[in-house]
Amino acid sequence: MKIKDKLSTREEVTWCPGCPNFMILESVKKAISEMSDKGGYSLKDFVMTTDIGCHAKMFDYLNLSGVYCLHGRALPTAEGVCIGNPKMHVLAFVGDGAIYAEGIGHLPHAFRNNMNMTLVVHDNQSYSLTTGQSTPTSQQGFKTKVKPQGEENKPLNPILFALASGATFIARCNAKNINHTADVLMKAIAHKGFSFVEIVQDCLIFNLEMNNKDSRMYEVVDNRNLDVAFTLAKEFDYNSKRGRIPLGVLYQNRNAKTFAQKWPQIGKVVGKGGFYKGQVKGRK
Ligand SMILES: Cc1ncc(C[n+]2csc(CCOP(=O)(O)OP(=O)(O)O)c2C)c(N)n1
Ligand code: SF4
Repeated sequence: MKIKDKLSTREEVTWCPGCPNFMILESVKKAISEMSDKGGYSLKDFVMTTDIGCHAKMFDYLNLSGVYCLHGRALPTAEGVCIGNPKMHVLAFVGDGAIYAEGIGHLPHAFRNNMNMTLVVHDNQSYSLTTGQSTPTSQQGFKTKVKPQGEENKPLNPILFALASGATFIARCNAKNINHTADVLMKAIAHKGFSFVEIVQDCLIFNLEMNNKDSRMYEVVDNRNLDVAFTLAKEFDYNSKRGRIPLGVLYQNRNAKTFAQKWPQIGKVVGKGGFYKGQVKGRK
């Protein structure tokens, strides 16, 4: 059986027909299977955490071990997995509501900690599972049932937020471009430290006004210059209906210490199989 087929499950798919979440799932399968084919990884090296939302159904459709977490808590759970078994590569799948609202307290510290894991944000600028309330990346004026007069706040720019928090790998993808997204995901997984992948995703039911930004998107050459990164980050403010939207590796710092390098004593108390010695003792 091909590795990509092994990553599939038989669960009934309940995403709306045509939802770009299908394409994100395909990109993830492509990235993992290519890395397992020739990148020196095996399927057992990967583990996932998912949040709650439409995006989180990845848990049902992607055949990896993992934890289906509380809303806003896929990131700290992933960090726990990283500490518990540093040999695994954790993929955390979150929505823009989950990570930029409920779970935002964890985000700047994850950027600073620089653990070896990948955060994948399915950013549809809407709380879609709960029928389309506005999230921190929704555009001003977005009218919803709970805000009939429209969203008043300006959107958060997650790329600027990541840069300001010291992130070491920041990328943006278009959910509809499977090959490019898979390519960026492979670079994110190979990065030594915390990799942040913002995926621009249409929702076919809610916040239609922000869909179809494809013609504004362009791919950048992988960038390692911080000043250039800030310029790229400012090109799209998640509000405007015009202007260009850069995709690709917007910033990478290959020289920053990872969490494991900053805290080598943690590795020493992790025994075989990845459990803390104390925990293993406690089970006897
Ligand atoms: C602490 C908490 N707050 C709110 C909810 C209700 N809730 C469940 S899913 C969801 C929306 C998820 O939106 P998002 O994270 O943007 O993901 P999407 O559905 O758009 O993929 C909300 C508000 C919850 N389960 N737990
Ligand atoms: S509501 Fe939107 S995000 Fe959720 S499955 Fe349907 S199209 Fe996809």
